[in-house]
Amino acid sequence: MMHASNENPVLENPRLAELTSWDAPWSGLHVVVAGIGVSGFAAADTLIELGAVVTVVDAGDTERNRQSADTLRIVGASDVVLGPDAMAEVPDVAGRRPDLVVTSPGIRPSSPLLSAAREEGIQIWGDVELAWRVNRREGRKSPEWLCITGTNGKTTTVGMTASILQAAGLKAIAVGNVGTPILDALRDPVEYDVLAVELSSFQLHWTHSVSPLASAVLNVAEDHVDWHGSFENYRADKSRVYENTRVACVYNAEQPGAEELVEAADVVEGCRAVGFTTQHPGLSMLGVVEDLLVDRAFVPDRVKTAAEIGSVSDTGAIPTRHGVANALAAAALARAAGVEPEAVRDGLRAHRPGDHRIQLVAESDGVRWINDSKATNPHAAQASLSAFDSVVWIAGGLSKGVGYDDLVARNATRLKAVVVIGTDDAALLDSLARLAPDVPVLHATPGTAADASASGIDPADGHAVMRRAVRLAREHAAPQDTVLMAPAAASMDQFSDYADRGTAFTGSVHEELGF
Ligand code: UMA
Repeated sequence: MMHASNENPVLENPRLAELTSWDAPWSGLHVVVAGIGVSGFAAADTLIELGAVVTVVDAGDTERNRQSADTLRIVGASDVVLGPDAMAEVPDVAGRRPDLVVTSPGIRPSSPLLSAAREEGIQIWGDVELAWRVNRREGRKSPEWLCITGTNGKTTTVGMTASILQAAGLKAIAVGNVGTPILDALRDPVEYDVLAVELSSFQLHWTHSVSPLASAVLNVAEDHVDWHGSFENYRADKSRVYENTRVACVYNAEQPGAEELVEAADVVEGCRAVGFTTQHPGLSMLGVVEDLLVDRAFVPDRVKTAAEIGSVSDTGAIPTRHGVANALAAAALARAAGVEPEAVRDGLRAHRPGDHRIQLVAESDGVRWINDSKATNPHAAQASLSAFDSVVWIAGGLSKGVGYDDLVARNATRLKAVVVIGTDDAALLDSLARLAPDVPVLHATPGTAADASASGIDPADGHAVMRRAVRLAREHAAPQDTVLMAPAAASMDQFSDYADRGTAFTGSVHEELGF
């Protein structure tokens, strides 16, 4: 297989080349950690424990960041600098230029600090690269990594993967973008056998030497164009998950171009390409036959036999095509790690999806109320919209530079009404006006000062806007309809995050229906 284009080449630095285990000579390494959020804190804390000299910088001088800064100073950080100027350049660390910058995923490669580091030839890692470098540790088990990326379904799939591994009797945990930094799992007293690692495109941008046992790209659709600069860059970063994979590269056989990403990757000799499909599986694929999930990849005679690994109803309370695809990807990763078919079935049955993901909130007067706040882009919203026939759709928020034409065109016939939330609704309204002109559009966010004053709603107050959205949705929903809150956009203009938006919806529905 060929080398994938690598926009982030590893710079020659012999000092860093030898840092491939916890027991390597980290002591005295001078490091700048950029960002003091979840991943930056774990990276700085680990590096200090390893004996590195660490300066932490973060543009946000918030109460939470100040508390984290105090903790890091107590455990031995050389310096912690907070505030807008902290990220303007690469600071010295204890009086000399750093050997390394470890960056947080939310910081863009084009930011002044990271641009300056590149210009100066200072190598940049993410917390994931650092975690891989300390994965091996004398006297402890080195967990295997099963890595998962994709535009949508990552969190569900790492959860399913961890559940399957646990059903097989392995010590396993879901880590990475899902919320728990990999470095925390590696420093946990529990010695894990396998990590189900969720990786975002941001994290993959800064990985170099990670070598998973198996890896999967679930799907690639437009998202995060603002961070990556273009869709091509975003797709290239996603495909980095396959680099150095040892046993199986898992791809979505129903997505054009997906197998090519595997073919272009530089994998370890002997690594196989394994597809997953919600249709009948071909050779070396996992798929669906009638209502059974079957494996034609990890069986002794792939031409003549297949193993039954579960059924469609094992994949979730409301089985959707995407849910089945996620379950098959999780199964493929677990099977690559040697898990038996029965454990796949048991693990899928035991898996409880998190809140805010196609979650049934209430059913009243024949109307179903569904919270899919996790749908932060059009591709994710498509997955839930397509599961229902007649929908009052609550949508809108921060669009992250992606377009809505395709989503609106594909779903115009199932839309009964659209209730728009968010403060940045121009792109969505434009698509609706052109491609679904007959669908009533209602505005939950006050668009004018007069509306704000008459309704008493502050446009930035997401909870108040959501209460109005739910009231408007109820007025337009009739028996057999589904009210679906799948915004196809990020939430930060009106909420602290998607969970806050989901909680606002659930609370408003319960209030409106008198629960
Ligand atoms: N910061 C700056 N300058 C910047 C950007 C951020 O100083 O230009 C600072 C902020 O002030 C803040 C800190 O960096 O103090 C936050 O860092 P971060 O945004 O990288 O977030 P973390 O808290 O480290 O959390 C990250 C992931 N966040 C992002 O990728 C934006 C979390 O994914 C992840 O769970 C966590 O690491 C553990 O791995 C969240 C996410 O939204 C859930 N991910 C995106 C998604 O899923 O779509 C990719």
